[in-house]
Order: sequence, then C-alpha cells, then structure tokens
Amino acid sequence: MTAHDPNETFAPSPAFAEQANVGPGEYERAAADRLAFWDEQARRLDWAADWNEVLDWSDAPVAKWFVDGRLNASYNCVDRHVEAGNGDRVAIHWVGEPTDDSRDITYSDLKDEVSRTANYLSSLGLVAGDRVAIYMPLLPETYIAMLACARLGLTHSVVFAGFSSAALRSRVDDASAKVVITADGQFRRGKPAPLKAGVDEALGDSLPSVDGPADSVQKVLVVRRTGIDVDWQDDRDVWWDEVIPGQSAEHTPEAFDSEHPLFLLYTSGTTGKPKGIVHTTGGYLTQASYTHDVVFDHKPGKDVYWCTADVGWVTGHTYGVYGPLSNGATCMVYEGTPNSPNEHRHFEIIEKYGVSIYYAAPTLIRTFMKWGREIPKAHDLSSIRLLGSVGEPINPEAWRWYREHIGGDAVPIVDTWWQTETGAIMISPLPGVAEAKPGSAMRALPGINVSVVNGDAQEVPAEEQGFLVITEPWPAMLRGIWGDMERYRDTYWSRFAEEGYYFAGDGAKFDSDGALWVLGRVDDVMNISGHRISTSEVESALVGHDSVAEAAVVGANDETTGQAIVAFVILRESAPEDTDHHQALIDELRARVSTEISPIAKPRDITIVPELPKTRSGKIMRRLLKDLAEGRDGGDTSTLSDPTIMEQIRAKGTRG
Ligand code: 6R9
Repeated sequence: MTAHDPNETFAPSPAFAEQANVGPGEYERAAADRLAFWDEQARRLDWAADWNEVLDWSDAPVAKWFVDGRLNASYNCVDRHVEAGNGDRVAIHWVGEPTDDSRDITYSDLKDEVSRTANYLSSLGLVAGDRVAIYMPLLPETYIAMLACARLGLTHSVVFAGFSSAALRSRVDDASAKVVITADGQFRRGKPAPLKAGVDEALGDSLPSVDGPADSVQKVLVVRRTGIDVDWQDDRDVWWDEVIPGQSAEHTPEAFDSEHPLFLLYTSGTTGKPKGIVHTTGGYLTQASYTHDVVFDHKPGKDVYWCTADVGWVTGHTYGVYGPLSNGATCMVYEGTPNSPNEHRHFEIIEKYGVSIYYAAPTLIRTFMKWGREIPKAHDLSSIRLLGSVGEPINPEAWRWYREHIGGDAVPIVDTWWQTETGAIMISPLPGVAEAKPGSAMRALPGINVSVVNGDAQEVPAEEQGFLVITEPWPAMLRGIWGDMERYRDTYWSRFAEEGYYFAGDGAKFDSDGALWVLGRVDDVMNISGHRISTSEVESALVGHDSVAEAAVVGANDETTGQAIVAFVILRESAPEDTDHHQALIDELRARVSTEISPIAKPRDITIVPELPKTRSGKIMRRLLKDLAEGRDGGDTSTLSDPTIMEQIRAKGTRG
C-alpha cells in the first residue's frame, strides 16, 4: 500500500491554465469590491429592468439581491441563445435508459417546447407565484416543464421520482401545489416501473399520514414514457401528448422581480418535516451562471457538459439546468442508472458524445472503483478535459483514481462544496489557477467569504477543526424555509447570531498552506476519549486499502471511550471472496487506521456489508448505521434508495 503525501498538489497544465476562463487576478478583483464584482457578474444575464441596489441586507437574514431588477429566467436560459444566432446548437443530448432511445434538442426546439408548455399551463389559469410539483425521471419534458414554470413565474418544486408517495404528498401539501407534472412510469434497470400510481396514491386519501385527498391539486399532467397501464381521473388527469403539441410555439416571456421565487427544493435525509428551501431569481441565476462558467471552465459551443445528478437534487437544478443553460451549454442528460444494461454505460456515452466536462458524486466514483479500472479503460475518454466532484468529502484515494482512470492522469478536478441552501458552488478550486490537493475543496470562490470558527465564533488556527461559516451574504443564498421563517432563522442564523454568520453545519479546517478541508457534517464528528475524529478521516483510511470500495463510519456510545468507532465496509470486486479471509482483512484494516491516523482512531467493530444505506442523491445515511450500532431499531428509511438495505446489513450483525 502506498502512503500518499497529504500535501501533494496537482497544478493545472500550462496549456490548461493558458486557456482558462479566469486566472488568479479574479480573487483580488472580487476582494477589492465584492458588491461591484457581483454587480458585474449579474450583467452576464439579460435584464428587462436594471437594479437600483446590488444588495439590501437591512432585513437580515433575508437578503434582497439586485433590488428592483426584473428578468425572466427561462428567457435567459433559452430565448436569448436563439436570438444570438445559436438556435441550432444542441441544448440537450438526451439518452434514455433503453439503449436505442435518444433525442437531441436544439435551443430552437427548446424554445418552442417551453413556449407550448407555458401556453398550456397559463390556459389552466395558473398565475405567477402559484406552485407546481414536478415528479419525473430525467426526461426532456422534465427540463421543459421546469423552464415553462420559470417562464410564467410559477414556482416549481421538483420531487425526486424515487421518493415515496408519502414524501410527495407532504411536499405537495406544504407548498399547496396546484398542478403535479409526472410520467406514467420510468425505466429502471431495463424495466418500466410505475410512477403515476405513486401520484394517485399521494393525492388520494389512503396514506396513513393524511386525512383526505390533496385538495390543492387541480391537474395532473402525465408524460407517456413507458406505456404501462395507469388509472385515470378524467376531471383531473391529462396526457402531455394530448395537450401540449397543439399549443402555439409563440410565447412572450414576462419579466419578474429579481426576488420572485423561482423554486422550492425540499432537503432530504433528515427527520421531521421536510424543509422547503426557497430560491429566488436574479441572485440565484447570477451565481449559477458565474460559477458554472468559471468552475467548469465552460466554453459554449465547444464543450459537451455532463452533470450526472438527478434534477431531484439541487445539483441537478443549478448545474443540470440553470447554470449550464444560462451559459448556452450543450448538456448530456441520461435517464438511467450507470449499470444499465452494464457498467460500461457512462463511458460509452462519454465516448460517443465526446463529453468534455464530467461532474459526479464521490459515491459514483467509488462505485466505478469497485467495478474496476478495466471498465473505463475499454473506452476512449480522451475528450474529457475537466472533472468535478460534489456531495460529500471525496477521499484522496478516490480523487486520485478519478484523475488517473477517468481523467487520463492529466485533467483538473474541481471538488465543489455547496448546499441546497447556498444554491450554487461556494468553495472550489478554480481549475486554471489552483494547485489542487486531493480531498480538499481548496478555497472560497471569488466574491464568497467563509471562515472556520470555534463555538465562540473565534477563527481557529490552521490544522484545527472548527465550524464552517459563511460570513457575508451571497447572491444565490436561500431566502427562507417555505412557510416557516422562524425555522430559517433558527437553523442557520441563531448559532452565530451576534456575528451574523451563516452556520453551514459542516466541520472544516484550513491546513497550513491555507487549503480548506471540509470534514463532513458536524454531527459526523466523533469524540473518542476526548479526541475529535471525523468520520470521513477514518473512512478515507479504510478506503485507501486495496480491497475496500466504500466505507461508512459512525460513532457509537461506548462505556469507556465515550464514543467508539464502528465501521461498515464494502469490498471491491477484486477482493478475496472466501469468508475465512475476512477476519484477517478486518485485522489488517484496523491496523491500517491505527497507523494512518492514530491508535485512537482504530475502529472497535468493522463489518463487511454488501451495500450501504444511501439517500437517492448518494449521501450515506450514517444516522441509520448509528441506530444499528447503538442497538436501536432503525428509524425512517423512506428516503433510502433501497429500503431493504438495512435488513441486509442487520443480518450481518455488528462484529469484527
Ligand atoms: C450540493 C449538495 C450539502 C452537504 C454539505 C456537506 C456535503 C457537499 C461537498 C460536501 C465535502 C464537498 N457536501 N459537497 N462535503 N466536500 N465537495 O450536495 O447539496 O444535498 O444540500 O448537501 O453535502 O456536508 O453540507 P446538499
């Protein structure tokens, strides 16, 4: 096993740095006058009316950006590219899960389809400010629906199509959505699975969590995707293909106030009532557009850009739809799972379409590692010139593997830290500037101010762990929690109320070179005999072993040490299969953590499991593993991508 130097850096090649959209001067420019910098960035967009003030923070923590400015997000993502003569450029290369199913949609096509859909939605009597729920797999119509809502000032609320009908219902109710847009079904590993049936259940009165039908919903608009049988309510349900194609392709977008709510997105994975994060228009689109440009070094008309996230997640909103389309990007959209029909699917798509920018989550990268390097090796991936990571701390081992086996050992990797709440990327290397360190998100972007502080809001010295805070308001920041401003203040602004810092809920540290390391949620910090050890540190050490594909670590109550470290690991395909070997492997792993971090970090238990409990967006739900490790019955598993996983893990018992 090779131990890597944690200070090893990867500088961009001179050729990359030379052609990069921004250079090192960007930081100073932004720091010299932050608001003037954002004022300039907002001018990337087309505004129908200019703003009178860049930021109004007088009602903190509720910001107003680009006060009194007016714009239309859909016009900015669609029409203006057509007007600029780029109507023939492909906006979306869509690839269905069945291998013979694909569609290319140009910006002109997109303008027509979005206009038709907007005309239909307004014929229903919907007016700006009404909410529309979108419960769809990754179809062209999903993008069209979002952009049609934006065009009319309808606030969309996308609910991940893998969520249960109960989850859909609570989101529909919370937002009093008037329309639900869905599909008859979705393809999942080669087979059609029902989707509309889930909507019927959500809106009806049979769920245990509801009393009576969802009375806010007037229409359910259904895309015919799989052709499976569906139940039908004539007065409520309409087929997309029966009402949209006949609409006029002409639609004049209206400009809305910069602070008009563009979308709600509910955060998943936590207990209790979901939080509807509110994002508005002008500031959000400004930061989405700016960050997509500079972090991904995007070149319109040249790059083929692939953000693999589902639109049910914030990454799918900002870097699947609004950021790239506002910049006239050609986007790859793939409907299915990465191993349908086999593990080659993503690499085949990259090769076929010449994908040049690829943005994925560490969990997917570790899955690729588990499948083995032979799979990407069978493909020509030389079109790739930049890789991105988002969603969790990326362990240095996965970072190196990603660069070596997907990035041809040459391309920059941007490790991007942000949240549903921040709306857009906040911390990331600039790819033409940074000497990136594997595992570090490096530095706050130009125009963004962050700090790492202790419980008393004092900045902590280098190498010491503290809380990640954002010290100044930023354009894409959330404006509240839908219907619960009290909870908004409480969750994010009460911890450092005096200083007015936004509390991100993540632990972080600066190293002695000034690189920022995000160490995971603060509730993921363990306390072992008084020593603070982050779960991701131990996970990283475990995953550094050749036989381990993924690891999840939790702190469980322990009589002697306060907390004890309990680890769950998935082995790589190449690991020895016979279970006699497993005890030896577990001993080896313990020893490894002990030498890599410290004997204090040695896990008390290590269990080899077939899978880990993950949300649909790929975050490991450590809460469930903690329940298991502390002998409690599992909590709510409804947001898991595979609800049976906990049963499978429990069957293994915790031992080691
Ligand atoms: C975009 C997104 C936010 C939480 C965040 C943090 C974790 C995201 C990360 C990262 C370390 C990164 N996170 N990106 N941790 N390095 N590059 O993921 O939004 O689903 O709201 O999650 O994800 O813990 O606080 P969201």
